[in-house]
Amino acid sequence: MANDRPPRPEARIGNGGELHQTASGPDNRLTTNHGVPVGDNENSLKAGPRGPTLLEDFVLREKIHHFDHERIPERIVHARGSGAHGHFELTKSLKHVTHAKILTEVGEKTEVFVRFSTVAGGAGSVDTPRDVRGFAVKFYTKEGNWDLVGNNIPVFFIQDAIKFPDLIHAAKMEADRGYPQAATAHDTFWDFIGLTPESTHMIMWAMSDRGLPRSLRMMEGFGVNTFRLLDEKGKATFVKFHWRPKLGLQSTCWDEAVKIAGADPDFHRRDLYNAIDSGDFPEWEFGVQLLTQEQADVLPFDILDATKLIPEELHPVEIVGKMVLDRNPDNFFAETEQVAFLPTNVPPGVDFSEDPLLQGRLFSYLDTQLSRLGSTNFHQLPINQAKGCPVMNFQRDGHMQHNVPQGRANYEPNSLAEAGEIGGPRECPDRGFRTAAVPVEETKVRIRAETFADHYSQARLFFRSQSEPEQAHLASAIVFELSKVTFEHVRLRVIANLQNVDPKLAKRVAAGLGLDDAPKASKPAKAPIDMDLSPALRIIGKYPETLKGRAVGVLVADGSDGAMVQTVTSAVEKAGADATIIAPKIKVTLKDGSSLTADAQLAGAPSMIFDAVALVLSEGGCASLVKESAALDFVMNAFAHLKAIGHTADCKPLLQKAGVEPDAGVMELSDTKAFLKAAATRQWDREPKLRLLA
Ligand code: HDE
Repeated sequence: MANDRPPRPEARIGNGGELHQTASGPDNRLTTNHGVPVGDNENSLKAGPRGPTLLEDFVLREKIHHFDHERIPERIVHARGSGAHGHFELTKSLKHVTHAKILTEVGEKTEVFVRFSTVAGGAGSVDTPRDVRGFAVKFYTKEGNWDLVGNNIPVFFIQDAIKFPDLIHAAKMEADRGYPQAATAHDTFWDFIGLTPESTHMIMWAMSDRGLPRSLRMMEGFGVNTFRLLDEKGKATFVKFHWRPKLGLQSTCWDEAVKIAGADPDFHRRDLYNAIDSGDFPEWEFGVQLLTQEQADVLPFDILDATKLIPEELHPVEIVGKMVLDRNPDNFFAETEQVAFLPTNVPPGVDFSEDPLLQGRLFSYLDTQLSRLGSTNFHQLPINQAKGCPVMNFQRDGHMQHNVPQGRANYEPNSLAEAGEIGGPRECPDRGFRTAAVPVEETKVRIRAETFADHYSQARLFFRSQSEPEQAHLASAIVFELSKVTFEHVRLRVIANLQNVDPKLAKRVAAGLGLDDAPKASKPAKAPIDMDLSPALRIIGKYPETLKGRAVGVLVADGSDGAMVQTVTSAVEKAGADATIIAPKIKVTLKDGSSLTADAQLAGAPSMIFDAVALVLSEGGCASLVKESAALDFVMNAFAHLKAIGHTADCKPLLQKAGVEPDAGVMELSDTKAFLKAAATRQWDREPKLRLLA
């Protein structure tokens, strides 16, 4: 036995004495939570070798007690998330509009922690359902933490915080049956949506391919709510915050997302972790849209309405910084799970707007931490601590207090410093947080402003700005979701609302559901207007095509040409992508008799988890794989998911059996360049030939 415990014959019972441990020394002694060295971590204290366990065994009781309480309540929304550390760097000063140091000190690096999430599913749900994604950034600034708690979609479902519990109840699994998990394709969600026309714009986004991101590294991010920036003199400017992924925007196909959920439920989490682990650090540009009060006043919608965006073509996004994620968490629970984001965390120079959704959020996030983290001292957890500056005040005590404040003065004002005591911190009117001096003199009312009444113009703007394939995906997604709705009146109400977005969309959805006619348009609170189209709202064509950060699966078998495997994998890696060699068995004998160890076995690496596939097979290898359904699925799915398929000449029987028809995305690997080019995008032209879209 490789440890130096005193001999305890009974300790060996049940483990054969084979404890592969190194010896303990003064620095690595296993202890209880109170520091008592533990002599035996294998056996509980019993009355005799076969007797009952004794209550006296504090080592056992402490260990089990702690384990029993390891879980904390999951977030009521955004429970499933993945986090990473990194830094933010300002590239252009916003000094003309704010005095916040993080937005004025060019070149200064600020530590950040980011958590991406889905909204509806529980903490253990899969990564790829159709859903909005959270994009929450905690900047540890010199002037306190700034939490920009945004989403990957720039607008929201509702205008007033009072509707949030209703929205979330309707979206999450149904109250009586406890399903569906992480899915909006059910009665209660669409019932709420149909009765809430203000949600129509966000529905367009959520049903678009933005609801199916390929990777957390390939998503845009938005602050959603309108904020204010304040300059030294207190002058306010409205601001919308944007994140732009360096790797571009990319999504999966619906069928692909569903299959990934089975193949790899942790697809996004693994992708983010692996990218950072291998030094391929994801990066985003940080941008702002700035508007004066006068500019806001002439918009055809209200800047305080979170169901509206500001088209970039009207007010460009100015890039002022960048964020790089370069370190994985050391511990998922301590960091990703315990991180607490609060939209109220803003540094001096950033301020809120009167957006009624934001105003509700200002209450909610602080409140929820108490039930989730169990203590008002949650800010003392390492991941939540302000790192860029000291924290000093007279707040004291409370559950799980970690600090040991000194001195008698736990109140302010005090004059004890003069008596040689510690007097403590003082307020700082010059650098402290100030609120924009927005005049407020009004009658108390429960009313939705008239300026919030237009629910359809921007939904129309979004739909009509999409490319043809994206419009087809959006219409098909609504058909899919409404097909899962069991109440006819719910379906019809949604389509009646869609009539106000675009009668053609309503017709496509109705036809997709097998209805002869779409119902008449519902009566909008305000007639929609036609806005100038905004190509910036598309995914297809918005960013340059690239293979960077993507993944290519290279299928090999016995008899494969090693030189071709080498050519393809190194070309893929040179293009900045990951090449994974997949084989029916982990060990493969190549054409020249040498042996190759594959990265993955075929059954565990279906083509859904890659962006393109290369089939490097010999005649014999192909003949054996034609009889292997996993290989046929591999090829069939790659084709159906519009991926480039590069292949050796001997692969024809496999391609044929999998139903692959020649097109611009199917080519012999001898033209590696053409393969790499096709692999950097999806074969949109292929789609109408193999899928009945709405
Ligand atoms: Fe949240 N939201 N939210 N939300 N939200 C939470 O706070 C809430 C809204 C967003 O990774 C909760 O700590 C209300 C908009 C993200 O930890 C909770 C309203 C946007 C995350 C809460 C909204 C968001 C949350 C649950 C309407 C995009 C995950 C756990 C007034 C701008 C943060 C928690 C993380 C989390 C309340 C609307 C984004 C319950 C009341 C709009 C990314 O406090």
